[in-house]
Amino acid sequence: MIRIAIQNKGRLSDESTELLNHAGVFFDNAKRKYLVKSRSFPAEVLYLRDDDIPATVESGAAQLGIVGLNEVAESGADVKIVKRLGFGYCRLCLAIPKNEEYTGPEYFNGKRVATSYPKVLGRYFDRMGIKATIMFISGSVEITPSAGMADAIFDIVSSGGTLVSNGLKEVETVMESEAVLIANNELSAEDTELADELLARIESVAISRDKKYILMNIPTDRLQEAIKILPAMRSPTVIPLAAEGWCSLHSVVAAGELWEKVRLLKQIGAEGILVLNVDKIIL
Ligand code: PRT
Ligand code: ZN
Repeated sequence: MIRIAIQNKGRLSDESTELLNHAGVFFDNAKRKYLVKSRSFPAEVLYLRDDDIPATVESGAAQLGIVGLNEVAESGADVKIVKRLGFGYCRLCLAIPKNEEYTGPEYFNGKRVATSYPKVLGRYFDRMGIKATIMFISGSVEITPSAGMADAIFDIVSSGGTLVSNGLKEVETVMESEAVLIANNELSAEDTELADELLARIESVAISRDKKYILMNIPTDRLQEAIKILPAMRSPTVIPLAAEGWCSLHSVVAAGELWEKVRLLKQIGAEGILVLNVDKIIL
């Protein structure tokens, strides 16, 4: 049995649960429990505050965890980053009052900077040779400059709306973050096997995301051109139609390329184009 730590309630909870479900790890949504066994995979889910996940995985109390890369960096925990998961995107930025003139990182010399990420910021200032005072604040960091408590902040930004509504402007991005799958560094052979199985499933989920299954009728004499437009995983499936001179072509495309491909396919005579969602692609 493998134990996976995920955020209890917060920005990463729903997507972490969804990802595990897509990977075939189903569990009851336990409102008050903190440890829940999966009904479908030899795993249990441990609900924690995100700050506690890296250390819990480092200690081996959970073998795997899903958490923001920012939290892994701040904790300094010695864990393996197994995979970037493609959600929870954000960045850790330095921001200053919007009317201040920004001259470059040396601006921060002698300034008071409020943050919930003192270690990440301390490492950045050390790297840049900047001497500033780092003030640890556990929440509402963005209000500290207008409250006169700090000259600048170092915080998570996603849309930038919070900075704007607090009269601040972003001046340096120190780190880009997203949710990551982390693992303990000394997994047993048995746990490694379970972790690898889960990772393979997660890879499948990631590959299938944003993929569309497309099928259409195409005149047989335009087939080679159509295959150039739609390369597919190995090669597209071609099925002859009862009507002479026509065949049905099936393939998989990235959602972002769909409309451009459809335009090109119509130009070479494709008809009856059908686009379907892809649930899983197993490599
Ligand atoms: O209770 P617990 O300790 O578990 O939760 P938490 O309050 O510490 O974390 P939570 O749930 O807010 O965030 C969990 C993780 O989501 C973070 O560690 C990041 O990896 C990721 N994430 C992604 C974000 C954001 N986007 C985000 N926008 N975390 C926080 N924010 C906050 C930010 O602190 C700021 O206040 O949103 C505000 C900025 O948002 P914009 O869109 O206005 O720029
Ligand atoms: Zn937290």
